[in-house]
Amino acid sequence: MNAEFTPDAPFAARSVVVAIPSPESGAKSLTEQLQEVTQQIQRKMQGLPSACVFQQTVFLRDYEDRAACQEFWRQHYGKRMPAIVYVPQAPCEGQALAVEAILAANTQDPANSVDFVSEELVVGHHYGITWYFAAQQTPPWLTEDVYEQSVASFRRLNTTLLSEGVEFDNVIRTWLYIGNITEPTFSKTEGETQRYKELNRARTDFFRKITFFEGLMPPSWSVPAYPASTGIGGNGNTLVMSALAVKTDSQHRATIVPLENPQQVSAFDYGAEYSPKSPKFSRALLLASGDSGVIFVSGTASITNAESRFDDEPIAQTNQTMENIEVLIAEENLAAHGKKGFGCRLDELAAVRVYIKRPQDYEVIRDICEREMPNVQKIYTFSDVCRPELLVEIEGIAFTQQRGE
Ligand code: 3EB
Repeated sequence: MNAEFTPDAPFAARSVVVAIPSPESGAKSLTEQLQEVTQQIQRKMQGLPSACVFQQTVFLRDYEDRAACQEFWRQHYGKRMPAIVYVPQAPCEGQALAVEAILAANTQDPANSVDFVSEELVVGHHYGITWYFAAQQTPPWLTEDVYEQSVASFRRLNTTLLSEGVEFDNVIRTWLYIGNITEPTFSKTEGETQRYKELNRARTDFFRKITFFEGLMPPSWSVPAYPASTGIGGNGNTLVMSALAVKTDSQHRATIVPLENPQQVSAFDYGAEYSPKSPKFSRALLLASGDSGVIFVSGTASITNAESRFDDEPIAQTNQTMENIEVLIAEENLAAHGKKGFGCRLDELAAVRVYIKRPQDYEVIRDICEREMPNVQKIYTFSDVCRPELLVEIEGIAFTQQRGE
């Protein structure tokens, strides 16, 4: 058993591992903390000799540490360097970093292997599905203009993916980290506006010519389809984008089902008062192959219909956020999207990232999350959310097995 990391299902819950230095290690050197998380990841990979780290996301207290981290991991991984995303957000217990790693099978068989194309792009082959992760795409030139920065970053993502022959229509999940997200900015065409609104305008323009997931969704699909996404803050004035794309061969025919939340207006239908060009993303996205599936849950906050709920109430906001996720991934909602049996419960998520705006709310938010999701791996970081009144946002990933009647 477990001699190979070739689980009989194309998606396996153990494919994601979280590693965080113990809170007492927060005062230790960066190198010691890097060693500690690396050991944690290795321990979690024991018994999986064919597994490798495919991609990892690193939340950094000091964004300037990223060069030292990259050098450490170059030494550690050698020719098997995963695509690494560095996020300028501090882990809530004061550690220098926190890591979420995605594992993949890497065997002699090319059908079950990983190509480490470059430090910003990895390609994984698994059960007829090819996974592409493009990491850490920053604006390729210096400009103060948020719209221009954002379009340039999307274009760079596109070019990186195209280098391996995958089109942007195959992107199923994006992560957009933008510093000072709620701050004002000036645009030549829009005048006085806001950084997040400019990001949305750029995304809308960039997505205009793209038809996502053509031929991969259920045949009668009639609503717009967009990737699942997280669009959230970060320290400094940074803009960092990453994306996951998939291709599927005709034999294994995976399907993609964007999921919306019955309790929320779709983000792409938000009114102009939130952002003149609405945020084009799906609340979640199911990738299914045979009877196994993976659900990517977008950043989710205390919003019902289109309105923020529970101003200044971190506990109520956290409960509302978790309820939103619960309803989104519930069997009833999956069945309503034509995917009977693929739903799951909140505590069946494999991992979540909990983004917290104010340090004083961390403990109460953590206590609720630990109580409601005891079995879920979690990372807590400090970050601004896209609307000033939102105090918490949660994203996650679930691996599901279709259940019978
Ligand atoms: C919301 O529900 C909260 O702009 O890509 C969540 C997930 C949010 C993704 C994005 C924004 C984005 O509107 C904000």
